[in-house]
Amino acid sequence: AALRVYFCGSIRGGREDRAVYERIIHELGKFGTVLTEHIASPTLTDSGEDAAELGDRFIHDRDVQWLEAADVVVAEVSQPSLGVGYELGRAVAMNKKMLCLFRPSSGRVLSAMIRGAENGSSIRVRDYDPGEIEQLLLQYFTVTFPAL
Ligand code: 6K6
Repeated sequence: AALRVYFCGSIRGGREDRAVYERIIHELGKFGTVLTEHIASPTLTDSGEDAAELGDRFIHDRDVQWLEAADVVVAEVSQPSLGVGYELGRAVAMNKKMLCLFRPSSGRVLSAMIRGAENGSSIRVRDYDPGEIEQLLLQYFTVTFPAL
């Protein structure tokens, strides 16, 4: 069965990095099924039109179910997002494998609660430049899932 990948990226926290999410999701598709492909959708805005149709409880419950089903959680954490932070906390509690990607070129400083969650094995936090996405993900997935 294909690897199930849960990708996290900011929605209501701000959509400035949408194009970066799109590139990451495209690369993740080489390694498995991305359960949350909609995070790169251009029609998903921070104002919440899409949310009005589904309802916040539906979105929350569906996303937590997908998180439970995931083999690995990959998050782009440069744009601060309460939802992404919440998902990562839940993922840690579920003992999920986790890769957090942060762009120092964003000019921000990553939360200590994310940077400090790195444990050298199941939870990884990596600084990167956009040009490194392909190589970085190939390296992560071949090391983490040698059977791929
Ligand atoms: C659409 C427009 C505004 O809000 C929506 C709701 N749509 C969502 N659909 C799917 N997943 C969502 C939605 N809103 C938040 N999430 C989850 O939380 C995603 O998996 C993201 O990783 C994360 C983003 O959280 P916020 O706090 O930045 O919205």
